[in-house]
Amino acid sequence: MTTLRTGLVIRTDAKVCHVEVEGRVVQAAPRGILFDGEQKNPVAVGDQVEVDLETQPASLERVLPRRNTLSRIASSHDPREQVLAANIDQLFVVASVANPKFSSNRTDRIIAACTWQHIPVALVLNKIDLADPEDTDAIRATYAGIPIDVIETCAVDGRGLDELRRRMEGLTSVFYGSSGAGKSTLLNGLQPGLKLKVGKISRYWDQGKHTTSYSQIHSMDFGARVIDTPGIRVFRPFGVPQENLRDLFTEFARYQARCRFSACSHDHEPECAVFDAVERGEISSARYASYVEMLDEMRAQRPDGEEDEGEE
Ligand SMILES: Nc1nc2c(ncn2[C@@H]2O[C@H](COP(=O)(O)OP(=O)(O)O)[C@@H](O)[C@H]2O)c(=O)[nH]1
Ligand SMILES: [Mg+2]
Ligand SMILES: [Zn+2]
Repeated sequence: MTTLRTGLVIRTDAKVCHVEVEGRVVQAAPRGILFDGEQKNPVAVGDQVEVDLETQPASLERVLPRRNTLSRIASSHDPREQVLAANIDQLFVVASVANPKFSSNRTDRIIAACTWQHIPVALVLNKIDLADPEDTDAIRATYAGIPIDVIETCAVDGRGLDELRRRMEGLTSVFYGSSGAGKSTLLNGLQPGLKLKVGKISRYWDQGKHTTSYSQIHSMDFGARVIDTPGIRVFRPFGVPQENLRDLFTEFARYQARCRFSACSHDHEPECAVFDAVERGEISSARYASYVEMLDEMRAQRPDGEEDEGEE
């Protein structure tokens, strides 16, 4: 009789998972049968799993039920669910105002995914030292109005890190953002000694060089776990029915009862109260543009877009 032990998946590679079990990290190979399901990756970072340590290598036998998942459509050629992380308490969208330039589209996609899964989300505006204060204020105003908390940080001088630590204590958080936004530098700043590799900004693309190609959980001495995710160019939330997308842009809610059609999709119908609010400047036009792009993508059911930055 073998005894199965329960552990936490802290990293997944192509063939093997790194599992924290009874205070140490073992490499375990998922059983073949786990790959028979609908998901592209049956095991994700953050999963609680059962492992058999008596086989060589250790065998990952079972994934325990998940509390939530951060899932996207794998790619434009693969409609399956790709789970980026499981069992998470909150997500921080890490972005910079400039270098690289802030992208509302990228931000709004991940916010929609978190809203769908009821995962609390906050926006970290890093590299505040490089930002034009007017641009920062505009972004803050847009997201504060949703409402989403905005935390300004500078990973190189330490500004905002105490607040971030306070918010992370006792929880498992995901850091999500473009490559080059400063996620690794922030994590190193939050816990000196972590020594994560930091990428140089490539001038040619004006974008960070890719240095993190898989998700990984780091345990912080101040009592927090954080999942560092690779840069993903296009996040298409998995499993969201088209008619539910509008509810993931929560600032539409107070207007949409006044649309002429109760099932208004807010993009072509007459007498649309949401569209009117965009025209009056009460709803951010950048947020509205993100919504329309995601809606078009769902309607086409053949999502276009660029590929990932990382190979995962
Ligand atoms: N000026 C400035 N540079 C930063 C800041 N945070 C990170 N960087 C730089 O931005 C580049 C990319 O950082 P990195 O942590 O690798 O980004 P990641 O891809 O999100 O992990 C590196 O050259 C960092 O030194 C910041 O707050 N201010
Ligand atoms: Mg990184
Ligand atoms: Zn409408």
